[in-house]
Amino acid sequence: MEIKSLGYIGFGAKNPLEWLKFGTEILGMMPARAVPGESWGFPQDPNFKIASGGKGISEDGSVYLKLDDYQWRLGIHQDDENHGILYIGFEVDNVSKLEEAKKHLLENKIDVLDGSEDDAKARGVGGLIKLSDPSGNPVEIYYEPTLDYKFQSPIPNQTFVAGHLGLGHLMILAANREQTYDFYTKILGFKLTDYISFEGGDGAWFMRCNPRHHSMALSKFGEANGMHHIMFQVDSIDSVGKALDRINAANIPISSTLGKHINDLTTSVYIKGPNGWDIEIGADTLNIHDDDQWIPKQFVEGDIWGHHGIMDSIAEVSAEIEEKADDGKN
Ligand code: BPY
Ligand code: FE2
Repeated sequence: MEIKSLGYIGFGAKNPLEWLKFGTEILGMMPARAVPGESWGFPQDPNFKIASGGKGISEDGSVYLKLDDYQWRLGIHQDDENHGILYIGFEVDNVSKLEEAKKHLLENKIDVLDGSEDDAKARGVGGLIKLSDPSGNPVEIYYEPTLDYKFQSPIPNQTFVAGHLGLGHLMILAANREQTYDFYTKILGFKLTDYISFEGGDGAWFMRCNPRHHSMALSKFGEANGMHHIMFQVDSIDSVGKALDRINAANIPISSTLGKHINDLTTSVYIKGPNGWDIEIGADTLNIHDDDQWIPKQFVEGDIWGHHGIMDSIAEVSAEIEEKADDGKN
């Protein structure tokens, strides 16, 4: 099965408008010009006004953020309970690849639902199927995203490294890390890039589906299942530094200092996002172009320098999830 990229993700949030402010003012994202499902009008019609008016807010109060040519990459939906993942969208090439994926999943005894036309409209895609990973994260596989080629960051000169590499990466806490790892690698077809073993025990596993060093990472920490962080890659170290200036000016808590990872060579900082889990902002991430020659490695330490506080952040985020774990999700 050939997943091409991590295409979109949906989160629940107490107040999606908080994400709109955070996403635009701190991260430098842009409200979606049109929210998925609404009309773009006719090409070249100067009188057509998109109903949501480029505010990125849909009728039900959901917020859609854009960070590259894709119509949207993040969907934030009002939810009093679940402030974690509502859906993870993985992209495949076309409808035949989607049908192949469905057949492959069913052969591997994974329950799959066909997305309806309304479901596809709600994501702005050609079609999708729905399933769950073994940690209970809702997964969607889709084809034909909507692109508008009109990203312009509210932060001067900032761009995100996304496009065919996908929106960035997710690191998920998975109590049944091995089973979840098997699902992503053996069934969805991700490749292990490398892993970092904490104190010789469990650690973090980094998996790729395109040249981006990892689009998905899994970590086991106690019994927590849910988000640890989402990473967005910006164009340069200067853009990371400027983000850090905005973070400090807005008094946003930093959960890990600036540092450089030993495996993907990313220079990044982790901050507490509006939902309580972390957001990593980084640059200079390694792309793997010699896929056939690449050999997965194990590392025994995480960083070349910096990233102080990252282990405390994992402990805190997972403790919060475990506290809230009536349904096992954050
Ligand atoms: C390591 C981490 C990471 C990344 C690359 C390498 C990591 C994060 C948390 C705890 C341990 C490692 O992108 O996020
Ligand atoms: Fe990361």
